[in-house]
Amino acid sequence: MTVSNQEISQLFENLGVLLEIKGDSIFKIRAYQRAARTINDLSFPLSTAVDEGMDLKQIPGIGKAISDKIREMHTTGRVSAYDKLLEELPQGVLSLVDIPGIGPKTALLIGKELGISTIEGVEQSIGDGRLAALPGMGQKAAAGILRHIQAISTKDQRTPIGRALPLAEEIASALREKCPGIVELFPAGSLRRWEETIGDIDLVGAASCPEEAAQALVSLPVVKEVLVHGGKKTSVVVEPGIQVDLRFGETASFGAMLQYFTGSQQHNIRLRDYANRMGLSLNEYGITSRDTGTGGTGVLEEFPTEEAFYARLGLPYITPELRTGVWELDAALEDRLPNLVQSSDLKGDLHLHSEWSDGNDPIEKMVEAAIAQGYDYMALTDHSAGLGIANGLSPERLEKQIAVLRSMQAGCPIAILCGSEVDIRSDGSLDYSNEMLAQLDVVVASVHSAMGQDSATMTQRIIKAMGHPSVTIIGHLSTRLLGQRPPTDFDLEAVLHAARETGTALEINASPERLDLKDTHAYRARELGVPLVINTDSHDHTHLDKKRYGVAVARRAWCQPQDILNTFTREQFLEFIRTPKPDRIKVFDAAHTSLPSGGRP
Ligand code: DGT
Ligand code: CA
Ligand code: CA
Ligand code: ZN
Repeated sequence: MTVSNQEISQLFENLGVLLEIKGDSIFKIRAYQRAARTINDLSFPLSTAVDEGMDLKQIPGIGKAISDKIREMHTTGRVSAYDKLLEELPQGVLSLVDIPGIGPKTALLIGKELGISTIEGVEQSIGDGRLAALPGMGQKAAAGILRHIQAISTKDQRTPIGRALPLAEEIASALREKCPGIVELFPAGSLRRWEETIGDIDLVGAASCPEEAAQALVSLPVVKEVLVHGGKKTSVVVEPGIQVDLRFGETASFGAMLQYFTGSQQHNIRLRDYANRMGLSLNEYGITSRDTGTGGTGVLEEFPTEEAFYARLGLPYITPELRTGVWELDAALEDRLPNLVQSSDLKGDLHLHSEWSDGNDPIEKMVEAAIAQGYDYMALTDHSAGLGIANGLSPERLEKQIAVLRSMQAGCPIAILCGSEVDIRSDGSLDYSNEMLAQLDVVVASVHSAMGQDSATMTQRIIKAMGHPSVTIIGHLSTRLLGQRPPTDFDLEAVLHAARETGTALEINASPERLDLKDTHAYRARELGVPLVINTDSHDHTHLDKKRYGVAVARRAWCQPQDILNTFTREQFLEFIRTPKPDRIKVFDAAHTSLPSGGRP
């Protein structure tokens, strides 16, 4: 049987959930969760490895029990231990746990007491009051669950960028490999503008063999359905119901084509209006000057690059992340486009997990990964103990970890900062004592519970945490998971002003399932002079590369390097964290020169 890595990964994910529902050992649950994540990230198909006789136990995180289950699934397509668990538990509990806001215990209760096995059933039981009447439930909790259900059903069918981008890159590299005649091939559309969700993937290219490239696309194994297979455009549906549009043009006019299909539509409309006033008209092949006096037709000018295209219009290059059609054209005309932050500007990552809490890797491996990024500093921030499931550190274990980290510093080329991702409890207090927190270099404070609080309560909760002298950064402010969990309710303006007043930084969490702050929130934070930090929240040494998603959010927010705290040199950053709050905001402000900072006129 050929089972895909995704199917195997999903099975272990489910196994973990079922054991959680049963209340099994936390270590067993974590082992399955870890295996699921490892398998999902593997770069080779497990099925093939089994066929080739590979010893699966060579893969980190895969022991005998898990290896046996993979083999069983490979041979029979099923895993008997999993089937047995499914039989033991009420039918449909797995789909109940999929509803955000319903944990394993609640799912079991709903299944057992109400005999409900579907989302619709849950919705009904909220409507007629049966859910609220369950022990430990109540009106408020039921209303919270309803809110989550509505968020799922109204969510649009757009694909999160974290899924679309790797897929587009995979397709592009497969095409390049098959057709050496491809000269250019880029993602365009919303993907190139780094929007957080993507309607469809647009690829545009220039090639000596466009027909061959189109043929290569339709014959890729990921393609499920061919919608259009034409001369100029080929459209296909790939694996998870995502559409890919592929277009080819001439090298000589590639700049105009890439510009046209990058959009946004609004940017192109504004650009076209502007060009019209200059007597020029734009299309995907180039720029034509209109002979306005006599009504005669002009000549088409071609542009191999976008730079040349914009230059012909008397404009500096406008980077795709800014092409929203709002203020970028005015800023370009007034020569106040920002010098946007880039991945290479980052000098540290301040939110990293190790296997001491819920990460996959030992501390050493995370330090090596930070060194490999070329960083000058990093903070290890495992979870505090409040979250049972994330294997958070008790104060004793944190003390031990601090000692380990301090002992690793000698001879290490980068600064290893001792940190924690400490839970902000529902009342805004923190999960460690003040004395414990004062020992840390970097404290990332995050909300992980009671996410259904009303706006006033949530706002006060976050502001209280920001008032704590040891809190350096607020992690993933809204707690949203793209397409899965709605953001919490809070007063953004109040939170941003408090951040500025207390000298607390806000995180742009680069993990592509979060992107939190989102672009518009980061934009407003920058305007108000709130220090921002781009963190990966890595749970594996390979996750540090995901910084590019966070950098894109910052770029869409018109951030320059000086707006981002972790572009600071080691000395500057250490000065920032060593200066007591709220005065440290002055250290941040000192890095701000009089460079234009873009955005609104
Ligand atoms: P998406 O796919 O919904 O995330 O957003 P986009 O921006 O990728 O939109 P898409 O795929 O419809 O089109 C790609 C780009 O092509 C779009 O940003 C602007 C450009 N474009 C040029 N002419 C047209 C047109 O007539 N209609 C549309 N919709 N887009 C056009
Ligand atoms: Ca698109
Ligand atoms: Ca498209
Ligand atoms: Zn977190």
